[in-house]
Amino acid sequence: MPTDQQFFTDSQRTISEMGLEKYVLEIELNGFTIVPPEVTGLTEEKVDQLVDLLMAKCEELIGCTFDVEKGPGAPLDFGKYPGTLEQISKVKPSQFQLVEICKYDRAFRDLTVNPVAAALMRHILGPQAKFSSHNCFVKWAGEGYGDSLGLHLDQQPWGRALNANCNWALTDYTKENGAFACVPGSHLRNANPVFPRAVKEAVPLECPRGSLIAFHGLLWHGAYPRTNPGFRVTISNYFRHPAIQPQNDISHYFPMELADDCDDPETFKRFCGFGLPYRGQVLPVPTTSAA
Ligand SMILES: O=C(O)CCC(=O)C(=O)O
Ligand SMILES: [Fe+2]
Repeated sequence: MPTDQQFFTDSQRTISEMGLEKYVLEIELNGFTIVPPEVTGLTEEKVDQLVDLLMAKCEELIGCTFDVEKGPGAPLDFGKYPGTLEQISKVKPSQFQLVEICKYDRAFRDLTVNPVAAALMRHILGPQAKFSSHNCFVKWAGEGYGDSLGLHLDQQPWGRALNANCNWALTDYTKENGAFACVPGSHLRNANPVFPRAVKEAVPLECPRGSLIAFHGLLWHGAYPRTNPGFRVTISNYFRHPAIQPQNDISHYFPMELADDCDDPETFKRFCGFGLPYRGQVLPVPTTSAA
Protein backbone atom coordinates (compact mmCIF):
# COMPACT_ATOMS: atom_id res chain seq x y z
CA MET A 1 0.00 0.00 0.00
CA PRO A 2 1.51 3.41 -0.94
CA THR A 3 2.22 5.89 1.88
CA ASP A 4 0.32 9.17 2.24
CA GLN A 5 3.39 10.94 0.91
CA GLN A 6 3.42 8.74 -2.22
CA PHE A 7 -0.25 9.51 -2.85
CA PHE A 8 0.55 13.20 -2.37
CA THR A 9 3.46 13.03 -4.81
CA ASP A 10 1.14 11.33 -7.35
CA SER A 11 -1.41 14.14 -6.88
CA GLN A 12 1.29 16.79 -7.34
CA ARG A 13 2.33 14.99 -10.54
CA THR A 14 -1.32 14.98 -11.69
CA ILE A 15 -1.38 18.77 -11.23
CA SER A 16 1.62 19.28 -13.50
CA GLU A 17 0.85 16.52 -16.03
CA MET A 18 -2.77 17.63 -16.47
CA GLY A 19 -1.91 21.35 -16.41
CA LEU A 20 -4.03 22.07 -13.33
CA GLU A 21 -1.83 24.91 -12.02
CA LYS A 22 -4.42 27.49 -13.11
CA TYR A 23 -7.04 25.88 -10.84
CA VAL A 24 -4.61 25.60 -7.95
CA LEU A 25 -3.73 29.27 -8.31
CA GLU A 26 -7.41 30.26 -8.35
CA ILE A 27 -7.98 28.33 -5.12
CA GLU A 28 -5.01 30.12 -3.54
CA LEU A 29 -6.17 33.58 -4.67
CA ASN A 30 -9.97 33.31 -4.64
CA GLY A 31 -10.65 30.34 -2.34
CA PHE A 32 -12.45 28.41 -5.10
CA THR A 33 -12.09 27.24 -8.67
CA ILE A 34 -14.47 25.94 -11.33
CA VAL A 35 -13.09 22.98 -13.27
CA PRO A 36 -14.98 22.20 -16.49
CA PRO A 37 -16.09 18.63 -17.27
CA GLU A 38 -13.64 18.39 -20.21
CA VAL A 39 -10.82 18.66 -17.63
CA THR A 40 -12.19 16.29 -14.97
CA GLY A 41 -13.40 13.81 -17.63
CA LEU A 42 -16.96 13.70 -16.24
CA THR A 43 -18.99 12.80 -19.33
CA GLU A 44 -22.57 13.81 -20.20
CA GLU A 45 -23.56 10.14 -19.83
CA LYS A 46 -22.10 9.99 -16.31
CA VAL A 47 -23.93 13.18 -15.32
CA ASP A 48 -27.19 11.69 -16.64
CA GLN A 49 -26.55 8.47 -14.73
CA LEU A 50 -25.84 10.31 -11.46
CA VAL A 51 -28.93 12.52 -11.82
CA ASP A 52 -31.16 9.53 -12.67
CA LEU A 53 -29.91 7.60 -9.63
CA LEU A 54 -30.49 10.59 -7.35
CA MET A 55 -33.95 11.36 -8.71
CA ALA A 56 -34.90 7.68 -8.27
CA LYS A 57 -33.71 7.82 -4.64
CA CYS A 58 -35.80 10.97 -4.04
CA GLU A 59 -38.87 9.22 -5.47
CA GLU A 60 -38.22 6.22 -3.20
CA LEU A 61 -37.82 8.38 -0.06
CA ILE A 62 -40.52 10.96 -0.71
CA GLY A 63 -43.11 9.06 -2.72
CA CYS A 64 -43.84 11.40 -5.65
CA THR A 65 -42.22 11.77 -9.05
CA PHE A 66 -38.95 13.72 -9.30
CA ASP A 67 -38.39 15.19 -12.75
CA VAL A 68 -35.22 17.26 -12.90
CA GLU A 69 -36.72 19.65 -15.49
CA LYS A 70 -40.28 19.91 -14.15
CA GLY A 71 -39.78 19.50 -10.42
CA PRO A 72 -41.73 17.41 -7.93
CA GLY A 73 -44.93 15.59 -8.84
CA ALA A 74 -46.60 16.96 -5.68
CA PRO A 75 -45.99 20.07 -3.52
CA LEU A 76 -43.13 19.45 -1.06
CA ASP A 77 -43.49 20.50 2.54
CA PHE A 78 -41.20 20.26 5.58
CA GLY A 79 -43.91 21.11 8.13
CA LYS A 80 -42.28 22.92 11.07
CA TYR A 81 -38.70 21.89 10.22
CA PRO A 82 -36.80 25.21 10.14
CA GLY A 83 -33.84 24.05 8.02
CA THR A 84 -30.22 24.86 8.88
CA LEU A 85 -28.76 27.72 6.83
CA GLU A 86 -32.36 28.87 6.22
CA GLN A 87 -32.48 29.97 9.86
CA ILE A 88 -30.08 32.86 9.18
CA SER A 89 -32.85 34.58 7.18
CA LYS A 90 -35.78 32.73 8.79
CA VAL A 91 -37.16 31.39 5.50
CA LYS A 92 -38.92 28.15 4.67
CA PRO A 93 -36.46 25.54 3.37
CA SER A 94 -36.66 24.75 -0.34
CA GLN A 95 -34.04 22.03 -0.47
CA PHE A 96 -33.12 18.78 1.23
CA GLN A 97 -29.98 16.69 1.43
CA LEU A 98 -29.46 13.03 0.68
CA VAL A 99 -26.62 11.64 2.80
CA GLU A 100 -24.19 8.70 2.53
CA ILE A 101 -24.66 8.64 -1.22
CA CYS A 102 -21.50 6.53 -1.69
CA LYS A 103 -23.54 3.60 -0.41
CA TYR A 104 -26.10 3.99 -3.23
CA ASP A 105 -24.04 3.09 -6.27
CA ARG A 106 -20.48 2.72 -7.50
CA ALA A 107 -20.92 5.81 -9.73
CA PHE A 108 -20.84 8.01 -6.60
CA ARG A 109 -17.69 6.31 -5.29
CA ASP A 110 -15.98 6.78 -8.67
CA LEU A 111 -16.66 10.52 -8.45
CA THR A 112 -14.93 10.80 -5.04
CA VAL A 113 -11.65 9.49 -6.49
CA ASN A 114 -11.70 11.59 -9.65
CA PRO A 115 -7.95 12.34 -10.02
CA VAL A 116 -8.47 16.08 -10.58
CA ALA A 117 -10.73 16.43 -7.53
CA ALA A 118 -8.37 14.29 -5.43
CA ALA A 119 -5.35 16.36 -6.43
CA LEU A 120 -7.08 19.65 -5.58
CA MET A 121 -8.30 18.36 -2.21
CA ARG A 122 -4.81 17.10 -1.33
CA HIS A 123 -3.37 20.42 -2.43
CA ILE A 124 -5.62 22.26 0.03
CA LEU A 125 -5.54 19.79 2.94
CA GLY A 126 -2.19 18.04 2.58
CA PRO A 127 -1.13 14.41 2.12
CA GLN A 128 -3.42 13.04 4.84
CA ALA A 129 -6.68 14.50 3.49
CA LYS A 130 -9.70 12.36 4.43
CA PHE A 131 -13.38 12.11 3.57
CA SER A 132 -15.81 13.87 5.88
CA SER A 133 -19.12 13.06 4.14
CA HIS A 134 -20.75 12.47 0.75
CA ASN A 135 -24.07 14.24 0.24
CA CYS A 136 -26.44 15.55 -2.40
CA PHE A 137 -28.33 18.86 -2.31
CA VAL A 138 -31.67 18.92 -4.13
CA LYS A 139 -32.96 22.48 -4.45
CA TRP A 140 -36.30 23.62 -5.95
CA ALA A 141 -37.97 26.97 -6.65
CA GLY A 142 -38.48 28.86 -3.40
CA GLU A 143 -36.83 31.27 -1.02
CA GLY A 144 -33.57 29.34 -0.93
CA TYR A 145 -31.52 30.58 2.03
CA GLY A 146 -33.24 34.00 1.93
CA ASP A 147 -31.59 37.44 1.78
CA SER A 148 -28.45 36.26 3.59
CA LEU A 149 -27.81 33.72 0.77
CA GLY A 150 -26.95 31.44 3.71
CA LEU A 151 -23.35 32.68 3.52
CA HIS A 152 -21.17 30.63 5.87
CA LEU A 153 -17.78 28.96 6.28
CA ASP A 154 -17.54 25.19 6.28
CA GLN A 155 -15.18 25.31 9.29
CA GLN A 156 -14.13 27.45 12.23
CA PRO A 157 -11.97 30.48 11.29
CA TRP A 158 -8.77 28.89 12.63
CA GLY A 159 -6.39 30.28 10.06
CA ARG A 160 -5.77 27.35 7.74
CA ALA A 161 -7.85 24.94 5.70
CA LEU A 162 -9.30 22.25 7.92
CA ASN A 163 -12.00 21.32 5.42
CA ALA A 164 -12.38 21.57 1.66
CA ASN A 165 -15.27 20.76 -0.59
CA CYS A 166 -15.94 19.37 -4.05
CA ASN A 167 -19.35 20.53 -5.26
CA TRP A 168 -20.29 18.79 -8.50
CA ALA A 169 -22.98 20.79 -10.31
CA LEU A 170 -25.14 18.11 -11.95
CA THR A 171 -27.55 20.67 -13.43
CA ASP A 172 -26.67 23.99 -15.08
CA TYR A 173 -25.77 26.66 -12.54
CA THR A 174 -27.23 30.11 -13.31
CA LYS A 175 -28.33 32.70 -10.76
CA GLU A 176 -32.02 31.87 -11.48
CA ASN A 177 -31.25 28.16 -11.16
CA GLY A 178 -29.94 28.72 -7.62
CA ALA A 179 -26.20 28.96 -8.31
CA PHE A 180 -23.55 28.68 -5.62
CA ALA A 181 -22.80 32.12 -4.14
CA CYS A 182 -19.46 33.15 -2.69
CA VAL A 183 -17.24 36.07 -1.82
CA PRO A 184 -14.01 35.65 -3.82
CA GLY A 185 -10.90 35.92 -1.65
CA SER A 186 -12.87 35.74 1.63
CA HIS A 187 -10.88 32.63 2.68
CA LEU A 188 -7.98 35.01 3.35
CA ARG A 189 -10.00 37.00 5.93
CA ASN A 190 -10.08 34.14 8.44
CA ALA A 191 -13.40 35.41 9.79
CA ASN A 192 -17.10 34.66 9.74
CA PRO A 193 -19.26 36.55 7.20
CA VAL A 194 -20.38 40.02 8.21
CA PHE A 195 -23.97 40.80 7.15
CA PRO A 196 -25.33 42.52 5.13
CA ARG A 197 -22.02 43.55 3.55
CA ALA A 198 -21.12 39.96 2.65
CA VAL A 199 -24.25 39.65 0.49
CA LYS A 200 -23.24 42.72 -1.55
CA GLU A 201 -19.79 41.24 -2.10
CA ALA A 202 -21.12 37.82 -3.18
CA VAL A 203 -21.13 36.63 -6.79
CA PRO A 204 -22.97 33.72 -8.44
CA LEU A 205 -20.79 30.92 -9.87
CA GLU A 206 -22.49 30.22 -13.18
CA CYS A 207 -21.26 27.09 -14.94
CA PRO A 208 -22.58 24.21 -17.07
CA ARG A 209 -23.68 20.92 -15.58
CA GLY A 210 -20.85 18.53 -14.89
CA SER A 211 -18.60 21.33 -13.57
CA LEU A 212 -16.61 20.88 -10.38
CA ILE A 213 -16.51 23.75 -7.87
CA ALA A 214 -13.61 23.01 -5.53
CA PHE A 215 -13.36 25.34 -2.54
CA HIS A 216 -11.46 26.11 0.64
CA GLY A 217 -13.13 25.62 4.05
CA LEU A 218 -12.68 29.30 4.95
CA LEU A 219 -14.52 30.60 1.84
CA TRP A 220 -17.75 32.54 2.56
CA HIS A 221 -20.33 30.69 0.50
CA GLY A 222 -24.03 29.89 0.18
CA ALA A 223 -26.45 29.93 -2.76
CA TYR A 224 -28.93 32.13 -4.60
CA PRO A 225 -32.57 31.08 -4.35
CA ARG A 226 -33.82 29.04 -7.28
CA THR A 227 -36.56 30.89 -9.16
CA ASN A 228 -36.80 28.53 -12.16
CA PRO A 229 -38.92 25.38 -12.09
CA GLY A 230 -37.24 21.99 -11.79
CA PHE A 231 -34.38 20.98 -9.51
CA ARG A 232 -30.81 22.07 -8.94
CA VAL A 233 -28.90 18.86 -8.18
CA THR A 234 -25.45 18.99 -6.56
CA ILE A 235 -23.11 16.40 -5.11
CA SER A 236 -21.04 17.68 -2.21
CA ASN A 237 -18.00 15.50 -1.53
CA TYR A 238 -16.67 17.01 1.66
CA PHE A 239 -13.04 16.48 2.77
CA ARG A 240 -11.20 17.15 6.03
CA HIS A 241 -7.75 17.51 7.51
CA PRO A 242 -7.06 14.36 9.61
CA ALA A 243 -7.18 16.42 12.83
CA ILE A 244 -10.84 17.25 12.20
CA GLN A 245 -13.80 15.10 13.20
CA PRO A 246 -15.70 13.71 10.18
CA GLN A 247 -19.38 14.51 9.62
CA ASN A 248 -19.93 10.84 8.88
CA ASP A 249 -17.83 8.17 10.63
CA ILE A 250 -16.71 6.63 7.35
CA SER A 251 -13.48 5.18 8.77
CA HIS A 252 -15.42 2.89 11.14
CA TYR A 253 -18.62 2.15 9.29
CA PHE A 254 -18.16 2.34 5.51
CA PRO A 255 -18.45 -1.21 4.06
CA MET A 256 -15.06 -2.48 2.83
CA GLU A 257 -16.63 -4.46 -0.05
CA LEU A 258 -18.09 -1.23 -1.46
CA ALA A 259 -14.77 0.59 -1.02
CA ASP A 260 -13.10 -2.15 -3.08
CA ASP A 261 -15.65 -1.63 -5.86
CA CYS A 262 -14.69 1.70 -7.49
CA ASP A 263 -12.26 3.19 -10.02
CA ASP A 264 -9.41 3.56 -7.49
CA PRO A 265 -9.91 1.46 -4.31
CA GLU A 266 -6.49 2.40 -2.85
CA THR A 267 -7.27 6.11 -3.01
CA PHE A 268 -10.84 5.59 -1.80
CA LYS A 269 -9.68 3.58 1.22
CA ARG A 270 -6.95 6.08 2.05
CA PHE A 271 -9.49 8.92 1.98
CA CYS A 272 -11.76 6.79 4.19
CA GLY A 273 -8.99 6.46 6.79
CA PHE A 274 -9.36 2.71 7.21
CA GLY A 275 -6.81 0.74 9.20
CA LEU A 276 -5.21 3.47 11.30
CA PRO A 277 -2.66 1.73 13.51
CA TYR A 278 -3.71 2.89 17.01
CA ARG A 279 -7.34 1.71 16.95
CA GLY A 280 -6.43 -1.64 18.41
CA GLN A 281 -3.35 -3.82 18.28
CA VAL A 282 -2.92 -3.20 14.56
CA LEU A 283 0.84 -2.71 14.78
CA PRO A 284 2.70 -6.04 14.68
CA VAL A 285 4.37 -7.53 17.75
CA PRO A 286 7.59 -9.53 17.49
CA THR A 287 7.72 -13.30 17.92
CA THR A 288 9.99 -14.88 20.50
CA SER A 289 13.15 -16.20 18.92
CA ALA A 290 13.23 -19.98 18.61
CA ALA A 291 15.17 -21.62 21.43
O1 LIG B 1 -25.00 25.27 -2.88
C1 LIG B 1 -25.46 25.36 -1.75
O2 LIG B 1 -26.66 25.39 -1.49
C2 LIG B 1 -24.51 25.44 -0.57
C3 LIG B 1 -23.52 24.30 -0.56
C4 LIG B 1 -22.74 24.25 0.69
O3 LIG B 1 -22.88 25.02 1.60
C5 LIG B 1 -21.71 23.21 0.81
O4 LIG B 1 -21.62 22.30 -0.03
O5 LIG B 1 -20.93 23.27 1.79
FE1 LIG C 1 -21.13 24.91 3.03
